[in-house]
Amino acid sequence: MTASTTDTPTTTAAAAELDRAEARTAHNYHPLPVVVAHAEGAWMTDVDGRRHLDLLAGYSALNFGHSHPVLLEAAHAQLDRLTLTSRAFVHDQFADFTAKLGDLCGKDLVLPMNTGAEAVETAIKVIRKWGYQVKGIAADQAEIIVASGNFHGRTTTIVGFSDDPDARNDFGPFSPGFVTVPYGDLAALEAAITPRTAGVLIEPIQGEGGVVIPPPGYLQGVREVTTRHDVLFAADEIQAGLGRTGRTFACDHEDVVPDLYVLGKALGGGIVPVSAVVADRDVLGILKPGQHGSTFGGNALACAVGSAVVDLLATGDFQRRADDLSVLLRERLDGLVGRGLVGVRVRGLWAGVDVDPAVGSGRQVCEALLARGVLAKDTHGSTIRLAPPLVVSEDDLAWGLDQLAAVVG
Ligand code: IF1
Repeated sequence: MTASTTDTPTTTAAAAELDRAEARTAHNYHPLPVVVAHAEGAWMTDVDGRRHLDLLAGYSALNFGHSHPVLLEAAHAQLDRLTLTSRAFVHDQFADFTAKLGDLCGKDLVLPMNTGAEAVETAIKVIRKWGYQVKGIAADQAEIIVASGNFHGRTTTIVGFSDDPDARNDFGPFSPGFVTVPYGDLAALEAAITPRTAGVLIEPIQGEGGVVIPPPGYLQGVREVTTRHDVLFAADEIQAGLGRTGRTFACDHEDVVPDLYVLGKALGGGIVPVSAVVADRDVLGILKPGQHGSTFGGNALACAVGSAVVDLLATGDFQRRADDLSVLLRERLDGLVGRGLVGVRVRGLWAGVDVDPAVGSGRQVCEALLARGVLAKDTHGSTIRLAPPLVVSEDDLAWGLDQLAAVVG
């Protein structure tokens, strides 16, 4: 591929729409020059009628594909009945959702929120309150250990413990009480534990870091160390969870059960924002009425869709599908190492691909893929994350990887 940058869409319809969007939007994103009009399964169709294979899946919010019929039906049925009561009142979708999600996680209690960042903030508050009221940490002294290269959301608390300058610069002052250790380094994590440590918050696989898979045994080590030191283990499965890696949760690859599951993205089926913290009563039971909440958290529409999502996951079909198709993904990507790629990491239907910088930046590769009808997103530098909807067909996945081979080769 000749390293080139193209930001211009190829037709007037798209150009006009992009110009209008650009004119009235804060520029906190630099989207590819494509304007999507509708989508189904693993394919999106733009305003000019061109089809694109989706290899981002909404950063794993679309694990079940676009317009999944079961999820759409659940949303339509609920839309016509009831959408929101606030948590001041209970609605008839609530108990089903919390029971099903709690059972999926093997935990007692669910605290439903909306976005992933809200679920992460909820986990931080619960861990701190548990640290004070159960572990006996002195007031306002609780520490939470986080990993370098993390991405847990965009609130000022969360970016305060990010080491990505773009995510955190000029957003201070930040919340204290976070200790950063190298991701994957168990000895460093244990060495960072003090009597003030209330919890450890990590992604079981780092998404934005470029699908960074920790060394084998790391998650088991985190589980053992946190248990031994009476520290809560919170797994941010917002991007890695819910089928993406070929298991219900990424922690399942090491048979590890965290104290808190932090969930989001695909929990809403790509239809509504649904997130949750799921834990046993000895953790989530720390919260009393009035101590936490949100207007839309656990709303009727969210619970109806969330219940349908949990039903889809309960069969294990999507997890098996991601596991099966992972063989093709890994084989094809491994075959490109030394032929345009310099690094590949694969777990289920999720891959971090390091493009040879001589070929171009991640952005340039994604622009070249766009020209070939494939939509993907770079993370940092020359790394691209590939995450098709788990409904992608084997032939379509192979075709998409053919386009990548042509672009980088
Ligand atoms: C953006 C990144 C991915 C997440 C994990 C919590 C959240 C996310 C592991 C917060 C969200 C999104 C946010 C979106 C792009 C995307 C992203 F590039 F930002 F870093 F996927 F890697 N934990 N990730 O991945 O969930 O509040 O967004 O619902 O901010 O650009 P959210």
